[in-house]
Amino acid sequence: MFILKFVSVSTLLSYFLISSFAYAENFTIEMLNKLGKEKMVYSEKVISIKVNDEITWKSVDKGHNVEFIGMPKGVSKFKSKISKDAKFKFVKSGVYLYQCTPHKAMGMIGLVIVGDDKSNLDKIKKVKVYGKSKKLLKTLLKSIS
Ligand SMILES: [Cu+2]
Repeated sequence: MFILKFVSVSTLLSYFLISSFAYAENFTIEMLNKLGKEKMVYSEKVISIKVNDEITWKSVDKGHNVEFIGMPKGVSKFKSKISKDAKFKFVKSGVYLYQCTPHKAMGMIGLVIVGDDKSNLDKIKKVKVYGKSKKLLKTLLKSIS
C-alpha cells in the first residue's frame, strides 16, 4: 500500500515536471522601422523568458536582422540574414544582448533574460555598443538590475 502510494505520487510529480518542460513558449518580436516616435526598433527591447523558450524576430519592415553580441558562456554567436525572420531557441540561462547590424548605432538593440539568470550581467555591461545604443544599453541594464 505504501509503495503503491509512493509510486503514484512520484508518477504525478514526474508528470508535472515533464509537462512544465514540454510547454516551452515561442515569443514574437517585430523588427520595425518605426514604433511611435522611435525609429529602427525591436518591438520589445527587454524580454524575460524561460529556458527552452524560443523567440521569433519577425521581419515586419525590411532591412533588419539579429546579431548576438553578448551571451552566456558556451553559447555560440548567432547572426541572422537581413530582411529575414529569425528564430532562436534559448537552451542556456543568462542574459543575451543583441543588435541589428545595419542599425547598431541607432539604438536598435535588445536584451533577453533567460531563466531569471543575471550571473553574466557584468560581462554584458562591458560589451561594446555604438552611437545611440550606448545610452540606451545603460538605461536597459538599469531597468533589469
Ligand atoms: Cu535594423
